[in-house]
Amino acid sequence: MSKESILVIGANGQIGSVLTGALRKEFGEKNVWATDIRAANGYEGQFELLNVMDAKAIASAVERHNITQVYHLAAILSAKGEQNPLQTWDINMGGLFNVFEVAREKKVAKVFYPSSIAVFGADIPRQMTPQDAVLKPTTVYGMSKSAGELWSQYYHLKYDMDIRSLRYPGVVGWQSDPGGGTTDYAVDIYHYAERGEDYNCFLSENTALPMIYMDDAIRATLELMDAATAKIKVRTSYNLAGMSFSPVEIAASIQKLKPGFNISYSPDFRQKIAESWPESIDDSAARTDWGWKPAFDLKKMTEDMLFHLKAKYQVV
Ligand code: AKB
Repeated sequence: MSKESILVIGANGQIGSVLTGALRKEFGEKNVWATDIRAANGYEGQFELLNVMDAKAIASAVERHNITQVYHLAAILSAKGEQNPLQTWDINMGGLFNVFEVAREKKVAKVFYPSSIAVFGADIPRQMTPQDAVLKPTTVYGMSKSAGELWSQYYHLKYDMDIRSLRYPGVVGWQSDPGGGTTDYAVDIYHYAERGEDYNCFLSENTALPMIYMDDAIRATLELMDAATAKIKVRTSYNLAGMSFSPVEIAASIQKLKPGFNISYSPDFRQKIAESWPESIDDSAARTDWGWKPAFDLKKMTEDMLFHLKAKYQVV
């Protein structure tokens, strides 16, 4: 029997919904509490409504379930965040402080805090962006994640808390929909292709970005959280890489399996965000410290995405 009791905040989001299942597999159904501000349709398993802005409600959940690990996944992402910058800052930072403060007071053993490639901005080498590149984000989401990384390190140094973090690239998966990000096109495109529809991309054809397949993103999260404490040398957030591609490259990989698929390009405000981010990421610190190694490249991801989406659309 696992001694862990886990609270997932933002469990209905793109990563949270898949991560919750993986945590249940590892720690047992009864030891993982999924929470979100909204209930999901047809949700199976232990679930509670929880608003990350309500510190008392977080404290109550932590107390009632004797929580030992918190995964704090609730945030407003890059593209949506630009529509209401001050509200995005309030939610992303307010949520973080509520989680960190409750975890400190209730002596939660481990906290996972997701960061993002959005922490990077001007004045970086955009190819193989290093772990210690300067952080000058230009979106409010990136600013909140970069501040959040420093607060993670601060709580670790000042209160000896075990907070661990990854800078996720764009996450691509068939299980769940992304919401409000600049990398969302890389999920949407597969749905269009599988439905036999053309896709109009909101980024221009050669805009390369770092991406990762959901299976790899989940495995990286579990491996980071399971790693021995002595191996965690970066207490801000680890660069994490899976693959890197542009819209024209992902379209070409889809066309190998679906020759009739067409893509067109109408870049919008998200183009500027994408241009401020790295094209590829150097994740050698994660590889050296806790043995990270991605398993999926673009070809393998496309095959797996289309295989699963075919089954999904057949059921619907
Ligand atoms: C976004 O596009 O905002 C996110 C991210 C890279 O953090 N997917």
